[in-house]
Amino acid sequence: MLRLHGFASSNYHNVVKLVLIEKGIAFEEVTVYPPADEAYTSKNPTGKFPCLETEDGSLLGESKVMLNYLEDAYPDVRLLPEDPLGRARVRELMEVIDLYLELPARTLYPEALFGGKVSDEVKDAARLMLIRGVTGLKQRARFEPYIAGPELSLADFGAAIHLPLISITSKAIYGDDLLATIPAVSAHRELMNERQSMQRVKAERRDDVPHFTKHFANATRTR
Ligand SMILES: N[C@@H](CCC(=O)N[C@@H](CS)C(=O)NCC(=O)O)C(=O)O
Repeated sequence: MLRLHGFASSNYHNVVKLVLIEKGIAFEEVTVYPPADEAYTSKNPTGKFPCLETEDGSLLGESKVMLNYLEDAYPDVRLLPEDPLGRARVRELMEVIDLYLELPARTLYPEALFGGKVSDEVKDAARLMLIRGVTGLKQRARFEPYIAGPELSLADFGAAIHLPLISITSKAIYGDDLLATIPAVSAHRELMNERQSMQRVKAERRDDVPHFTKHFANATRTR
């Protein structure tokens, strides 16, 4: 059986988990929290969460690599179009969301989510990147009703998990939600929230938050 190593309040973990559920793949979650210890970096050398263990015990890092692997290895439920350009469009959206929205927002999480402080320099740099991401999404996302067109795709799961976090972070740091300039984002959020997979992932995230928070507080104290 496949094993997903990571934790249920992690956004990248949850994107992979959603795709496992949607494809009906049997998997086990192995809960492990950051910071990565030696046991974890022996599985995923970057120390990033999650890590996917395949049926033959091979280990994969990087969530988008995992999604593409799942699509190749378990094609019964298809989450990428058949044609090369359609596949590229889905992957382009996934990159825009990760590189120009989630990654810059991540530099703001210490203040937006964890009660810390980030400098004005970091906030200004993140804002410039977030604006690139919003512009990319505005021009490339189709919302017909799914993000890449009429068919559900891998990119919908990254959007469903990451975009709400980016809205919360943007409001907390800049006082306005940069994603609000794309009105279709909220309809897409509602559409995705109707899925059973999303409801399960959100419920399990809620249950994990106190454990993650406790672990995070202890890890920060002993650093
Ligand atoms: N590019 C990585 C990003 C994963 C990532 O940033 N995961 C966070 C948890 S949501 C993490 O590992 N945080 C701990 C750390 O950075 O040390 C992926 O797509 O898997």
